[in-house]
Amino acid sequence: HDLKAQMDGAIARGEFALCYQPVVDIAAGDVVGFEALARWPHLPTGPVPPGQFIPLAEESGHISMLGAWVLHRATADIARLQRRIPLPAPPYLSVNVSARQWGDMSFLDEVCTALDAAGLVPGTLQLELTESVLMQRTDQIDEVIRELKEVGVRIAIDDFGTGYASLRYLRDFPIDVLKIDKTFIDGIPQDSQQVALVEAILRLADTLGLQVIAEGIEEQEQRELLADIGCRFGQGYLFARPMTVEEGELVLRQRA
Ligand code: G
Ligand code: G
Ligand code: MN
Ligand code: NA
Repeated sequence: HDLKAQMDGAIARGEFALCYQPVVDIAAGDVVGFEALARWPHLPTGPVPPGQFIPLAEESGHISMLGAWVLHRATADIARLQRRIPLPAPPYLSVNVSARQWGDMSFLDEVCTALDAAGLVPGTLQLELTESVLMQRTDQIDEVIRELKEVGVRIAIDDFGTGYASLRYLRDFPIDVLKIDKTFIDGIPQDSQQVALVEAILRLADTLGLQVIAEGIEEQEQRELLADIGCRFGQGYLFARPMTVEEGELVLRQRA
């Protein structure tokens, strides 16, 4: 594929970019964190969406190099933001990590190096994995996750509810956060079955001591219902689209 051939050079030349989508306290509206999202904006043929280049990078193996760049860049950005705007509860950083990266021998080291280099407290880093990673678990992946937890990094399941969900991994795995997939949020408040499902997920999370983030909140009615049923955190266009780190700083200043 042509895009694959261009990826090496693009990573080396710094042609990828990161934007950040705020995670908010649904009831209060305060920004509590940012999810880093990769962008490839300046190709002659126009921007390539991550839904396209991330799977390509996974296939070709470029995801290891790209993922390392994302980690370093995002931890540096958020550490700088935390220093510039001191808050009693500094905003956390959430980073998407592909299955292939979880299996990389060097991944644990890379995370620690990025945290050190940026001067970011491990507790303000959250790593997102998908249910497919849990399905392909190996001893090595388990070990990496255990060690990351020991360092203090938080682990979130992304797109929760869309994969081959097994409740067993919630029991056996040191997970901190469930991110409820947008497809569950889309149907509320109209679809009573979807509402019931989200309520069930909230109860389960509560029982297991997990935090919940609702994804893809676009409507005020969704926000109100989620607040009513006790969903504390969310992301979505209703609150904020992915933005530059400079825009993120402005949003935080409104809170400071
Ligand atoms: O930003 P957007 O919603 O278009 O992202 C599309 C998909 O690409 C999402 O599934 C998101 O998790 C994934 N993605 C975005 N940035 C990264 C990244 O830095 N690493 C990985 N592994 N996936 C990413
Ligand atoms: O797979 P993951 O959850 O990491 O994907 C996040 C993607 O969802 C990002 O590309 C982001 O741009 C997108 N996104 C975030 N909020 C909304 C929203 O409210 N509506 C829609 N359609 N997409 C959203
Ligand atoms: Mn995500
Ligand atoms: Na998601």
